Amino acid sequence: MSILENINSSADIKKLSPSELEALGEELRRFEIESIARTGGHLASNLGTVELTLALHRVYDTAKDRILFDVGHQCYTHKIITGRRDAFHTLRQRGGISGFPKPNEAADDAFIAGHASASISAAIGMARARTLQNADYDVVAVIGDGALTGGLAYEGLCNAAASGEPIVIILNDNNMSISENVGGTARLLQSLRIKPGYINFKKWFRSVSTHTRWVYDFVHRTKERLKAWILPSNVFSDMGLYYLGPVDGHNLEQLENAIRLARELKRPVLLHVLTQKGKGCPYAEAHPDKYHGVGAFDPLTGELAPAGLSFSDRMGEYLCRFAEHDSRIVAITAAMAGGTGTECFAGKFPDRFFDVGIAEGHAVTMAAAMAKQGLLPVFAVYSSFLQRSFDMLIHDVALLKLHVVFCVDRAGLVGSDGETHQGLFDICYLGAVPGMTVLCPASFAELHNMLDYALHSVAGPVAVRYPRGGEGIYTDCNMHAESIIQEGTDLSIVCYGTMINEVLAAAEKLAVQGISAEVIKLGIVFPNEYELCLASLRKTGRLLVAEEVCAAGCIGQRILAACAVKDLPLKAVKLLNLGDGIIPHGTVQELRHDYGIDADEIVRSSAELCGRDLVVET
Ligand SMILES: Cc1ncc(C[n+]2csc(CCOP(=O)(O)OP(=O)(O)O)c2C)c(N)n1
Repeated sequence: MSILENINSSADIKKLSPSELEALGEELRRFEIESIARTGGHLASNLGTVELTLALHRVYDTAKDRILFDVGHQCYTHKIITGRRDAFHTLRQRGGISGFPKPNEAADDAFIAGHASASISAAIGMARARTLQNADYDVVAVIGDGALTGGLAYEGLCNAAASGEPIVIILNDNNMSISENVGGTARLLQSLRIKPGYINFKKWFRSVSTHTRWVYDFVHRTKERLKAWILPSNVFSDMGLYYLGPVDGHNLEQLENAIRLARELKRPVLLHVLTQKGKGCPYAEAHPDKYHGVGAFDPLTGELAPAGLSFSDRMGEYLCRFAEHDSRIVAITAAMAGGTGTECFAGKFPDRFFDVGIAEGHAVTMAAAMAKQGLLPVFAVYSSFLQRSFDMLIHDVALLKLHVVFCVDRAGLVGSDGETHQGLFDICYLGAVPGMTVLCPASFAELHNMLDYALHSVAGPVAVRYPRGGEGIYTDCNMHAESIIQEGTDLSIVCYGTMINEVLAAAEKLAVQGISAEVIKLGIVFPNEYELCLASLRKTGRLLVAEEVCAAGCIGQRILAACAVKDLPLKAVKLLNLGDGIIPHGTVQELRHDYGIDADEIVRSSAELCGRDLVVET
């Protein structure tokens, strides 16, 4: 019988002998590889943290103690051993368990996660709540060296050190972000990694000195002096954190001892743990970047299911073409070169490519300054991560009307990563940035021409927004702010981006039902007076706007406002969008269906707007 079968809580982990614990680690690895091979998910990061997670559950009890996994993509072992083993085959599937920590999925998940560098702030918040409420639980943040490149992590570290609150910050250092980690943080950790093991020395000191108080005090003072003498100071201890490590993150005994010691110190401690991304799986160890986040694959060979050509790939390719003829163009990524398709730019123009780490706010301000000095910066970034930079968009880019190009990737539903990663707010927040032009290509051909337009014909800030994945049946190129894709008389259906595919499919079905829809596609959503839409509405009097964004600030609202300003009466209106924008995981198609923005819902709503019953096909 397997050991894993009987593990459902931290308490179960504590009952295991050291050899059983080792065996459980191996079992978990096999289980995770086989399961992720079917569902897709974050493979390499989870394989690297199996022992760390077991050691944490050895020391803490997540029924009461709060473990905050930064980003949360490495929480699979935690989920499996806290009652979600049998549901693990539903990971990232519609209705199944999430790939990130979710307090509403299980009480063992302390906090929401998905965006990097937030765990220390959350930990200090919980520690302060504990103090004020006189409660008794431990708080631990687990943060990777990649996530430590984010500015928010430093705000957390500084505040944690100043607070004096007992919290343990575990730095899971695998020398990798998604790609190789970059910048000063990477260099700092490199120097700490080669320091001799300090933990054993500390453990020995503690064991000989805890018997008598005065001996302890004397030894503690001497130890602090010795520590200062033996160890070069590091940025963490200089900040006021108690630095421990580095510890072998795959040695269960060492890990457990170090975590216990960190906990006993009852102050803000940073425990530096060295792990290997992809540990125990040859192909993931060899290519941790490729196996960071994967779709389905062959668990024996690691061969990944083929993926079609995406908007990201195309964007990278087109940008390289434009950059060959324009030496002002520079490309920026915040640790997402692979995901945003800018790796090819990095290869071709290494001097003009900047990976700033997980630092979206910094990237935007840096881009603004580059533009101010005459460069043409292009920041390729996922829609949900650009949320981090809202202030910089207004303060650093918009106030000076600087020409920065934002390639806003993963705009719209992203699918299996779920609510933290859906790109549903950018139309709302980009629409609030003064002077921002927002272009929405619906095909690769439009992406090419709109990127060209953004680079060479727009003066101020400009965003080109496109979805995850590739183009659909619509492959035309309509570059206008508004284009009539199909003429009609009964109602006007407005959309932009790849939603055109749902709308055209719906228009075809509506025609069969004898409903004539005029289809208008917006190429530029801001600035736009929506004059063609208004002209169409004067004819049809009925408006349906289908959008893959949250309701607040959506284009439907803008068109309605334009109708009100122009005193244009409407007979019927339907705005199809994603409401408050909190949409869980599932495939994009499932989610479009569940949340009522797919072709079938457009058909149903259109018929309703026209006061017509749908004839059911037999
Ligand atoms: C704000 C933000 N930007 C980008 C990402 C995408 N992202 C997810 S994991 C990751 C790398 C994290 O590296 P690290 O913390 O070292 O964890 P590892 O996967 O190496 O264990 C990145 C860039 C994110 N989740 N949040």
